[in-house]
Amino acid sequence: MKVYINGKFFAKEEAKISVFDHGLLYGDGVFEGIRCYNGVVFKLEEHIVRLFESAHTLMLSIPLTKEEMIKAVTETIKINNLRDAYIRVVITRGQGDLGLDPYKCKQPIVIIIADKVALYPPKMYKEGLEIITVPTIRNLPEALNPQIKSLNYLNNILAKIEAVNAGYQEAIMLDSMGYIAECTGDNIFLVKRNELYTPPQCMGTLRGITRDTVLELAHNLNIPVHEHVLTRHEMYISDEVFLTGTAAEIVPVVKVDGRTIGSGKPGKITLRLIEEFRKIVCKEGVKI
Ligand code: PXG
Repeated sequence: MKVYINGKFFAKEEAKISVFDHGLLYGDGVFEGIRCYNGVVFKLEEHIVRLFESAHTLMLSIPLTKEEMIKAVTETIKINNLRDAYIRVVITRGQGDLGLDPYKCKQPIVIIIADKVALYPPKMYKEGLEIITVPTIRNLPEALNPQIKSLNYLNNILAKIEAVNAGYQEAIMLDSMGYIAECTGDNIFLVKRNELYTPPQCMGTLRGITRDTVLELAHNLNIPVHEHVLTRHEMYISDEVFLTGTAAEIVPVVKVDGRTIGSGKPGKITLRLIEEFRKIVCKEGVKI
């Protein structure tokens, strides 16, 4: 495996950065997780736009243009001879001293890793997931806005720990009012009477690129969509629940907090969206 660091490729064992990097010392940096399907990098431009937006608010200047970043991503996939890949782009603040001051870090670090996709077991898509809500609430948008895909993922990691400790693979995080926000690495959708519901961005949810894709697919299929404040009760009595994310794609959920959702099997709208999603993933993106 060859890893891109600031314009050069390094063997995996040689791909190293400083222990004084503020990405490590403070979680000061941004990232994106991207998929390549059969030589097409799905929604690459959208991922790069979000990366630059996250960096903009952190006043972290990425030393490449968006076009150069797109080229660096496709080159990293090509040099690793991959057609299907999971790509992680990481921008760190760079090397500084032991104090917080980001302005002491003179050179941001751009890292691109392209690896084989670790696919989730087919059983998960066929039978659906059982998940739970957890005590750790989602970061308040007024404090650290979840739209910023920063290297500081402790909020999500605490929630993941709570889910795994309880024997579940994924957690639903609520906001400070107790409304549904999102999962630790996925957005959430409910289906009720053939209509889709998902929490709006202001609830402290990341504007997921898979979420946006599902909204587009639903529009094309004439399925009404509501970006709405959602309670746990509304979730428990919904007909279907599913999660969306770059790694997981679209995953059916069949039980939440011990309550069976709908028939207890992946629902027809979820399955239809999965089918449509699989059709477009090799079409909508940048060819390597
Ligand atoms: N919410 C959060 C908090 C996320 O981190 C999503 C939603 C889905 O967004 P996209 O744009 O991917 O549809 C994410 C996705 C992983 C992994 O390997 C995924 C994410 C971050 C870290 C790891 O599953 N982000």
